[in-house]
Amino acid sequence: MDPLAHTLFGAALAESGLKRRSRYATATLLIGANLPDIDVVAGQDQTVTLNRAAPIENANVMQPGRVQTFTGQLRRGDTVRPTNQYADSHYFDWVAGQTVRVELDSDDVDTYLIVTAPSGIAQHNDDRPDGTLNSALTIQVNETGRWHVQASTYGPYSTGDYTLRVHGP
Ligand SMILES: [Ca+2]
Repeated sequence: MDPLAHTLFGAALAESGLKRRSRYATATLLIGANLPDIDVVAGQDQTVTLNRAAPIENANVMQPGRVQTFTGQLRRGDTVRPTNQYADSHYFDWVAGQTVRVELDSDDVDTYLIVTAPSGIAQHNDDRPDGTLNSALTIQVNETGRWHVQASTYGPYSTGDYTLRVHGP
């Protein structure tokens, strides 16, 4: 079982001030440090604790206009991709016709983002066109079902913190 703590919370970050965003970020880091084996999902109107061992049963349902932010850490012991990079998995139930944007940022590593449709078709992004090494994909959802989002790195066995943001349809 992947021991990595990672934390999800849904918050209307786009509508929040910097001070509020900072407070959420701090809380997220504390939760992640103290509860290393579970995921925490916290929205403005919900708090759900998920067992990390059973991510398939606990995909996230995207709500229109919401931004979901996940913080996590890639480190030894994580799943390793066939090309030798650590990767964390996040799952989402999306509906055909939606457009969602997924952004993966890190101050520590050169990020690499993979979004795989229920049918297995994958889209990849290494660096988004903003001059950074961070990643982003805008997904035109063409299959209803469980999508697999992997937060990973370009370089092999790179370790560090990351932030994954998913902008709702
Ligand atoms: Ca990159």
